[in-house]
Amino acid sequence: MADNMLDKSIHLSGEQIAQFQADGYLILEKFLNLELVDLIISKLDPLFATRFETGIYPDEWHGRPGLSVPNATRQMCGMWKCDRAIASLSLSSEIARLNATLAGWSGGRIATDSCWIKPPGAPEVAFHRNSSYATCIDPAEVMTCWIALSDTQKSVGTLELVPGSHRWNCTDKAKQLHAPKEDYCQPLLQVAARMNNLDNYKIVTVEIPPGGCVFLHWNIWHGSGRNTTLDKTRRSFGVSTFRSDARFQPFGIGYGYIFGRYRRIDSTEMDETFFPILWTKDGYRTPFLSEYCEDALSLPAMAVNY
Ligand SMILES: O=C(O)CCC(=O)C(=O)O
Repeated sequence: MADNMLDKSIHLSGEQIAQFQADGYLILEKFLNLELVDLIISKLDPLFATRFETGIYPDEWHGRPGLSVPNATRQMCGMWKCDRAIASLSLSSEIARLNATLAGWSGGRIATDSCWIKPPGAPEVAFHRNSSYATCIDPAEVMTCWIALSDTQKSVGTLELVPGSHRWNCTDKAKQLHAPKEDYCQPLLQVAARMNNLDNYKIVTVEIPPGGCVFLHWNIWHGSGRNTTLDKTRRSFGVSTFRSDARFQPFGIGYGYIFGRYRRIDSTEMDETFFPILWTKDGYRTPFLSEYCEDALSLPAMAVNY
């Protein structure tokens, strides 16, 4: 890692790391500055209009203007391949370092990035755990840095999570995430009931200003409510990180339709083309990144905590 980067790194205190380990999440009220927030927002509409700066399509999207119901949540994954300004955030070494440090890993590689745009009236996102979308990865550990791009009150359908639920000894399966037919808390309630834990947990609403972020453990239960406002759109951007030494499970083991399409036929190795390594303790970063995009968080102006 370059010296100037070290000078600007966010320091996570022992107390913050312990809080993350106990609760399964950690909030930084100030993370990105508003200039970078605005830059990222300005890239989202063109992507949903199928205008991809690199010419490469995203891995997945949900909610297409003109095709989906107007209040559908718009979600897109794998945007770093489509647009290099987006990539400058998603592939930043700093987010990978923070994700890896909280998780106790010695390095991190991109899993995916994801935007969540909830227009007025947008429905709920069902409670789930991110690990259940990555069981084809060994280990199925995926840290997420969820960044608010707009105000995030309960009324706009902000993120909700259950503190400490990353330590629950439970299993779950990926189900319908968007606009579930059942109550969006149902998967959570079912698991809590199975564990005789219905009275022992609370749901916390993440209300942070634009530019703030919350780091999520892969096993924490989270979802989001309906946007009940008439005129406010809620936007957020997630950057998810695998361990730098993660591998695919052998064929036939685990679930993960987004990640699985990039698996090699002859090996469980994860290809750095699709899962570049962004940060390691000993300074390795996948070489093609320096040609591909800037690192938005190595620019002094961009992150407010530097
Ligand atoms: O922003 C949301 O509504 C859901 C986010 C989420 O599920 C995630 O980032 O894993």
